[in-house]
Amino acid sequence: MSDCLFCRIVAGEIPSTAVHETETTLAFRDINPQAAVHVLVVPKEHHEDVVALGAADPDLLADVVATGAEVARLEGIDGPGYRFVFNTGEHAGRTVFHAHLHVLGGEPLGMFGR
Ligand code: DGP
Repeated sequence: MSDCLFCRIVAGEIPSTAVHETETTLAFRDINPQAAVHVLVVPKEHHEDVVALGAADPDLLADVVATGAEVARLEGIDGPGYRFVFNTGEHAGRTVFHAHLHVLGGEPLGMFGR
């Protein structure tokens, strides 16, 4: 059994609230939402972070971004707008080491940074 949390969610070993799925990606609601809409999009295949994913498989990174755009459409936030976030490393507060795209929206978002 993998000890990667998001691999286990993809495998259905840990429950999640899925909002969309493709052959290569899964989108599910964040357990600790930071906005009215907060969905995570992961590649089903394990990659450590977005940089490693982009280097190893650019088409799969494109799939993750396309799934994020589809999630925004399905959640009805594509009109007013939304934010895509990829965290890398300690200073970004990264906690799960399986590449994931945060899709945030559903309300006006504050500025990011410190
Ligand atoms: P990051 O800081 O970019 O590594 O964000 C990881 C996100 O994962 C964080 O917003 C909370 C979310 N998360 C952590 N554990 C779980 C879980 O078991 N289920 C779900 N749905 N989300 C989780």
